[in-house]
Amino acid sequence: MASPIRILTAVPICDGHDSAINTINLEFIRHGIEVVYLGFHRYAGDIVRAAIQEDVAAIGISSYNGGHVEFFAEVVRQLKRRGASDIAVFGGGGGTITHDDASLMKGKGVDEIFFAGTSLTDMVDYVKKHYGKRRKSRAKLKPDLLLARKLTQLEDAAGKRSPRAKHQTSSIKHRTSKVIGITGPGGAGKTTLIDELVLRFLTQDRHSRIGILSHDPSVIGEGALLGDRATMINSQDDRVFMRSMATRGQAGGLSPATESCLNLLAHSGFDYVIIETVGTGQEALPFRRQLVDQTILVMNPDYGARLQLQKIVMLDVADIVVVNKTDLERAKAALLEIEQRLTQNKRKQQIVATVAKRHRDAGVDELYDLITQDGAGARPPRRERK
Ligand code: B12
Repeated sequence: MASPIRILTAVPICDGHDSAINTINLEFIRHGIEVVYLGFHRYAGDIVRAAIQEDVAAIGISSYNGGHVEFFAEVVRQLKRRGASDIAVFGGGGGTITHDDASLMKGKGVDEIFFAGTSLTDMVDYVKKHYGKRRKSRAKLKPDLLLARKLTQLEDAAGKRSPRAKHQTSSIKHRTSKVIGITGPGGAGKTTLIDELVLRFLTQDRHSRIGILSHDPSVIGEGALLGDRATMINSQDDRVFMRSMATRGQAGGLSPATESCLNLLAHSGFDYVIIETVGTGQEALPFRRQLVDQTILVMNPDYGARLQLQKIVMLDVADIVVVNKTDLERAKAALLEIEQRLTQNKRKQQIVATVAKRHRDAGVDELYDLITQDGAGARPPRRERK
């Protein structure tokens, strides 16, 4: 089966007009395209870094702030400077980009500009026609470009069930990063929590590098909206390598290529690798034995009646249970009920109360300490802090 086309979309800095791109994203995924959505108010550098890490074929920019000529050109310039000029740039911005501007932009390396009145079908057809071919390998690959391209090859191989994918799964034991698995139901705040943890990793140890494998579900027809980056602010950093993966038909919260991609990342010099599953259900056990070094279940206090807790199987195996959104009314009762549920397991499971959306949240600090002070995993000795 051919791998889906991957593109990245974003809205530039000082621009909150996201309704056009939200509609266009949905049309793309309905037609089998995987869209990594970076969100609005994004710097050119963040867009280019994300496009390289995600190994997309093209960047689609929706721009209404009036700065399109300079902004699109800056994206093209940075792609070239970082050795990724094979990533195409296209976009639109109905009432603001004129035909004269579009000619200027094309002269500066932009592929195509779509004007007011263009149908969604025309845009989908354009993407399929121009960005559907697998690109040749780049001549001189910088480390992030190389890693990103290898991850694509592993995803492609897993889709075709080729021996290459199996070969890559053999080395779980010798990895050099500590691997943290984060799971939980949709809407519990996993992505926001990860972004806050990343902030702590980056500020507490000025040398650490973090890898993130983030999963979102594929929809029927194989497209996917890979939207976790849109929630992430702190993770837009050169010391963070993030890859968004679609489940590509696999149930259970991960993708057919997760294991091989994880092993590659865990051998690539990152101090920590974080895997985030898709939002999971009661029966989910996404991390098989030894896939991760530490398992964190993130819950929302609004899980319903106490009886529901007996049905959540991850509560039996998680090393740490995070009850997020503890600013909600029901949080006190939830913490009590979950604590009692964990006591039945007679294991040394930790429970942490967080409000991840709040900066400098004491609960997230506690979780960070539990992760970094735990002896489990292949985490290298902490380097001297400056
Ligand atoms: C809706 C809208 C809003 C909404 C935005 C809601 C949202 N979340 O997006 C609201 C009311 C919040 C808003 C606010 C503002 N807006 Co306003 N807004 C518009 C409006 C009316 C429509 C834009 C739109 O979404 N069109 C729908 C899309 C689907 O159609 P389209 O734009 O024609 O795009 C076509 C193609 O270009 C293509 N396309 C677009 N993007 C992309 C991307 C890709 C990848 C591809 C392939 C194709 C593509 O798709 C469409 C195909 O038909 C425009 C006026 C206009 N006619 O453009 C003003 C406009 C963009 N806004 C404007 C302004 C000034 C503002 C404010 C600054 C007003 C203020 N003083 O507060 C704020 C800024 C908000 C912010 N945070 O950035 C100005 C911008 C002027 C400029 N840049 O010089 C405009 C042009 C209105 C005007 N004539 O003055 N706005």
